[in-house]
Amino acid sequence: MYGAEPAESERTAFRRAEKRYKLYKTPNPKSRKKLTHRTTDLSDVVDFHSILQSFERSGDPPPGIYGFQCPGFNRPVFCFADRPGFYFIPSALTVEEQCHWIRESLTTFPQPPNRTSLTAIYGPIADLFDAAQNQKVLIETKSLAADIEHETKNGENSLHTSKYIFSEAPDDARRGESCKPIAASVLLQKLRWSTLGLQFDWSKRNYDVSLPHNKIPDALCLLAKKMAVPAMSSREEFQPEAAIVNYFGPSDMLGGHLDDMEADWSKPIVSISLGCKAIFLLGGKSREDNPIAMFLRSGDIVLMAGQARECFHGVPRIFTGDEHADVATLLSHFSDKDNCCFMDYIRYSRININIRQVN
Ligand SMILES: O=C(O)CCC(=O)C(=O)O
Repeated sequence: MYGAEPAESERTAFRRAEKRYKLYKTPNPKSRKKLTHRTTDLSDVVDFHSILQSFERSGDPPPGIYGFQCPGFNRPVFCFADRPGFYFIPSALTVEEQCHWIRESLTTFPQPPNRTSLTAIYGPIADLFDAAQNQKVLIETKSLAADIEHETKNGENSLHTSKYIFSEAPDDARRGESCKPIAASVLLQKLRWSTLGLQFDWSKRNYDVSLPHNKIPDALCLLAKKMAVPAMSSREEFQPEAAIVNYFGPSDMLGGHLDDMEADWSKPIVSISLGCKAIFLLGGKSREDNPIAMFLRSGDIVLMAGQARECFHGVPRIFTGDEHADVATLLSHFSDKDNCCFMDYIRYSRININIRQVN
């Protein structure tokens, strides 16, 4: 699911589009040391926020795009004439809702038993965001390591036990520490994904129902069910069973891929964007098809169902920095003392929560 196939030719239309939009750093002519971002021509990138504004004024979307009418769904939805099954809901979430889901994505979602990109290396680690705010460090403890060895020998599953814990500072590190402490803030920067509900096993590229998991939080389920309506038949309700939360740092990208591990592709993936603006590429059923590039902003929701589930897609670029990130309103909501840690994170990051019905 993640990253392009290794054998993929650099010459496919999808790859060319990725290269066109990805972030390039070039030497800054004004300073010998600093790198600057190479300017990218964004004139072909579809901007549903300006489309919405002119649609509300004149009722006319641009050629190839139409407003989708869905009884009982009282917000604007746009579709591409040549990408059936893809739905774009601009500004689907209020700023308060965006702030709520950013907080949850950083504090609650990466908590065990949910697995994260760090679990395979460190085992389950709790309270990462809090530890990063409090300048804690992760240390390995020999005594716990011995416990784990004992448990494993006795046939118990050591997946639930962590031999790593957060400690106040390197000096306070417990005796028995056997490796260099790692700052929680560094680990937070390395956090790439967490999984909710049924846990996705990246090595097997499948859902592993035997892994311990909690149900997707009710509020997220409700939101996904509500937002999935345009892509569902009127007789059925979307059943959220799993979610992947992606965390993007300034130079991260998500290579072109298909999400094909769910049983019923007629059901949508509900994909929520939070934080910095990104470019999303929606290709066709072959990597040779020219992808459509569009901006995804905080609060936008995208649905991919039916034929759109067979379309390659990816995120070649996120925009950070005050000029292009489009997060000013969000930052002002996070500016009070209790929330400035979220502001510091989201100013340079993007979060995507994509919710799936697996069976
Ligand atoms: O970040 C996004 O908007 C897309 C995420 C995605 O395609 C995925 O997780 O499969």
